[in-house]
Amino acid sequence: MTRPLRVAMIGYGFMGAAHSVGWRQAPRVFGLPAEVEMAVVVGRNGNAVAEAAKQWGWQESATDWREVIARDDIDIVDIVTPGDSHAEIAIAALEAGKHVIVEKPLSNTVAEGEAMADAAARAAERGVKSMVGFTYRRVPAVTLLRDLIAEGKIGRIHRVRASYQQDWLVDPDAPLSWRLQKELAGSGALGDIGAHAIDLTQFVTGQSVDRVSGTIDTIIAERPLADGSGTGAVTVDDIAIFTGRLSGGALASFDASRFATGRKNALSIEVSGEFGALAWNFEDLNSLQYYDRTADSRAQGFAQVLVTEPEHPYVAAWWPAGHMLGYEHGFTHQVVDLVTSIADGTPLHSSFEEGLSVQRVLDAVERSSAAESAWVETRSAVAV
Ligand code: SOE
Repeated sequence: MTRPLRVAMIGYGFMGAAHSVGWRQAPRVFGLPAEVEMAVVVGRNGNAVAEAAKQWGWQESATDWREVIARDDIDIVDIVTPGDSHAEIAIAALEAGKHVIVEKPLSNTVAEGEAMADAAARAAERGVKSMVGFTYRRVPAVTLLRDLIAEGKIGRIHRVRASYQQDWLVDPDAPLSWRLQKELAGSGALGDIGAHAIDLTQFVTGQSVDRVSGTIDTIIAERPLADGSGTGAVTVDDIAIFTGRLSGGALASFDASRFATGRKNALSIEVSGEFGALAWNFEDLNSLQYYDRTADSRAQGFAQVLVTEPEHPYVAAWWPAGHMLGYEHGFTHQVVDLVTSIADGTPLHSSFEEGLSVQRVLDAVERSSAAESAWVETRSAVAV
């Protein structure tokens, strides 16, 4: 590329901070095929977004995203706003010829996701790239998990268990936030963290979740407003538990909750196959657990693979073996892959189509729960 790729980030909350770290680290740690400039961060509150620009190293701040995506000196639009604005901003940016990365989940509804995927396909014909920020795919151990399954290490997949547990809402005094309002977030634990469990399952197995049966529930339905002026209704789920049938025939179990007391950000997946099993959990994110059924029966057991060798995905650019990576490195790796794809024209995941496939699963779980199709009375109501 002749001139630097200039980035506009729309939004500046928790994900805005994480993305900013990625934009700042990637060019300094990886030899990117194009330079990157953190041109402008956009937010509705002029003073607050100016502070964010200063804190995270953006050249400018602005309050009108439409004006920013119309600028000729902007090449990439990074959307880290709540889900209710993903579709409008992403479609406008794609139609303006900008490359787009949008935080997960892709959208708040399947219809919005379909419109976004259509816009992305049209833009791709003009060489415009787009992706959804499922960053856990880019933890080296998760990419390695996917690679080992693709190479047949565990053979035919029989069962998957994917779970994402947090507990930041167990306190009834935790205030109402945008993540608890359906019109802003689209859903609760199901879409915010369940989307990661679904995407991880589809990514590492290479299979789709074709059918689901499940239940979502709201545990605390009323919460104090942040400004102390009263209370407001929680209009999303606090917990989602469901089963899935994968396109390869295996059954998968999923649970996503913000009421898993004591679990702070516990994302985990285990894939069990005919020749062995692979397991990963975010609380030990640099390790992969591998069970090899083809090994000497006297020496079988879950082996801990420390995914910090230079031959492991992304690791060579970082530190010597054994020096660990963290949560923010997935955001750096997604910048590396996006910039490389823009500069070299290489394929890029996860696409808006992949994001739409997750949206379809989320929608199906909500429909299954509403239909109460999962429940069969056991008549085992003995006094216990
Ligand atoms: C909040 O639940 C959250 O920030 C999610 O929105 C992110 O996707 C997850 O990575 C961490 O938790």
